[in-house]
Amino acid sequence: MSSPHPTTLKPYAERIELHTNPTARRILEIMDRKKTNLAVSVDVTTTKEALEVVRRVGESVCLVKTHCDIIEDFTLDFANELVKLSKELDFVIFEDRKFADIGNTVSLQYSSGHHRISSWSDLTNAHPVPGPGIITGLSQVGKPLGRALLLLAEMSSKGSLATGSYTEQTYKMAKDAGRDFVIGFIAQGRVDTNPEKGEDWIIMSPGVGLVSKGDKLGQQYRTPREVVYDAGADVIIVGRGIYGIQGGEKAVKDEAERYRQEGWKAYEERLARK
Ligand code: 5IU
Repeated sequence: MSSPHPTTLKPYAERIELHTNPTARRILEIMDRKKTNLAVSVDVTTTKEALEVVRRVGESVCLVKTHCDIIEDFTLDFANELVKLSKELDFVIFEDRKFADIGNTVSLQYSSGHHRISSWSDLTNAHPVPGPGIITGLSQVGKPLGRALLLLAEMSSKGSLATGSYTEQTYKMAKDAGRDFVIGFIAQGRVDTNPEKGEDWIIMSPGVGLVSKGDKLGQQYRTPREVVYDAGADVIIVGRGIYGIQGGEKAVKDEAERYRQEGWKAYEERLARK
């Protein structure tokens, strides 16, 4: 068996000092303080439902992930309420925008339009497919605000083209950009092969479920243990497995807590491999 990836042997708390980006530091601080590597993806279509889910899961998560363009009645008042909750309940906001255009366009998509993502979202993500200009364009907007970016190195869906040398080149693009704005990857495991001393990337994995193995549209699920212990990701992202659970308010809260415990147990076990 190959030896464990060095990053996976370090406690989240010891990784804080390896980051200069304020959002990266805050994510690791929250993970350590709240003992959680759970992110909940709130993929509902009204502000009322979204805020309800966030209030139910807030105590159990390090991060709330949104898709603001699926919310029918999105307003900046809603975004402000989300920011308020993120401070009260201690989590980071991650708008899963998956930017994919040239630098000039993404900087406008990030700062302007109906959603003004950079004004309320701590973290967002981008496809590397347009080349490094996408990072420069987003960082011009986000870096002065202390925001952070993840690059999409892999996807959880069946038949994804983001594999092999595409994934390797994504890692290289992030390294070349430096870690003051790009803080990690959306990926299915450690894509930061052979990191140098002091190099640290935060890896977040969607496609996580304790019950279902997938959906009819190509989504594929692994358990928190497979993602955190076997694959070495840092944050598990769970959507329907939590907000979609039947049984009302308490059931959603309890399910978030169940995933938090599973994710944390897998993290503690991976640290114990030393
Ligand atoms: N998401 C994925 N897979 C990916 C990427 C993003 O599922 O590779 I990149 C998003 C889509 C959805 C959430 O918002 O993560 C997962 O939701 P479910 O747990 O409901 O499948």
